Amino acid sequence: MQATPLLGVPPDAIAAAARRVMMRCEELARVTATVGTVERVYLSPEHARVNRLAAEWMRELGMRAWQDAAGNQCGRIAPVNDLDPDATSAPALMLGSHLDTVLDAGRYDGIVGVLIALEVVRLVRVPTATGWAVPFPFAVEIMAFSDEEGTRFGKALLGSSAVAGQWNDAWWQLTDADGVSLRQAFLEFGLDPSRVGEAARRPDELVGYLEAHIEQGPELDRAGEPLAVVSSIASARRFHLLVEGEARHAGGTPYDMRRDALLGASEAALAVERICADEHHIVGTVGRFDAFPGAVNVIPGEVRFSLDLRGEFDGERDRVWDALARDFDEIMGRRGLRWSAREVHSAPAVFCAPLLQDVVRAGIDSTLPYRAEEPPVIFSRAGHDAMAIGSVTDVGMLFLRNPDGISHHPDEAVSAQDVAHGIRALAESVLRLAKEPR
Ligand code: HGY
Ligand code: MN
Ligand code: MN
Repeated sequence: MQATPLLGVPPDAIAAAARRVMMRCEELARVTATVGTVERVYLSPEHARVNRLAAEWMRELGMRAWQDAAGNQCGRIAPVNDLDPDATSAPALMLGSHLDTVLDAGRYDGIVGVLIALEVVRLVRVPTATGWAVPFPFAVEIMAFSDEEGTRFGKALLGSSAVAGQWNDAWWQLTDADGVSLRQAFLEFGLDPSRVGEAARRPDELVGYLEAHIEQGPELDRAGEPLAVVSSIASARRFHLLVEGEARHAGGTPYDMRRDALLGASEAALAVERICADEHHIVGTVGRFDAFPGAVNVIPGEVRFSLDLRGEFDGERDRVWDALARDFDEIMGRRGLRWSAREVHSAPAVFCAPLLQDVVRAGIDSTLPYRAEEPPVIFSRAGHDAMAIGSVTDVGMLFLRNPDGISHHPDEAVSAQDVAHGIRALAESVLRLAKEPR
């Protein structure tokens, strides 16, 4: 499919931008709580440091930069025709992704989307008498969201939920592994919990949200494709489950007296795999599994484990959860155990807006003219900030090939060449959106 490129920059400018992105990914990876791995969680000193770096890079481009009331790092550049000197009147196209990470993370999940957004602004901005602006009928904002993963407090999308005006005061009681509450962490970070609502954006302030992200799966790598349009983002539910049996002596207790919580929870984890594997577009993962008291010579009396359940459609996902619950009832009943579940996160499936899918598709076509057919369209099994932002404005996503699909792992990768393709494709998408009648 041929689409005439709108971005008039030479290939070496794009290559230089890609090199800068790769270099900055390394720089950000060095801002970590645990040397030797990448670990950057919400409201941590590392979060504050990368926000300062992102703010510096935003200001270098002539953007106004600020940290919002939820700790997201924001930047804004006005449109050339905006008469408001403070450039706050025009609605904005929001670009970006997140700078927080999982534990022992890779270098690109979220990060590369924020850095690609910065390069797009660098490529499209134009000089004006008072500085820099964008030649569009809208402003452009970049969001470096602060907590997409939910690593510290278990609830994902905290930063983008605040921007979407979806903050839930019940979250203040969430605690981290050290028992620090979200409220206390806010205060220690220098934020005022009572003002978190000020991070919320209104629909009339936004034109839409476009996010570039690595695929975090193998589809593009297997297809030999560098880029894809995202059609929708999986709906997710996360649970903390508790299985209770009876701790007893590992030697003196015969099997007919045992109520071994670990064996019950293990059967439950295998049931997750068995039931989800039979379902179309449903994935369930047990990521954390802790047995108590955890002594080698004591039968585990208690097991706490996590369940991350996702689906293309909310109804399918919920039906599978009901099937799992029935299975858990049978397993625990047969073993004389009790089980309970606490839901700690839930996000509905989000469908990318047709117009934003179209501009992303055209952006890919103008970047990869040699492609004969339509660019790949992928349903994202990974969650993204776009899920939260989708409740306040239209969202679109561009996926970059992630060799082998490995992610949430130090071996997570993306090539500089594919980053260059992603920069050009996102810039072309933005230029096309600017030409859309408003
Ligand atoms: O878990 C996810 O899907 C995302 O990477 N936070
Ligand atoms: Mn991510
Ligand atoms: Mn992630």
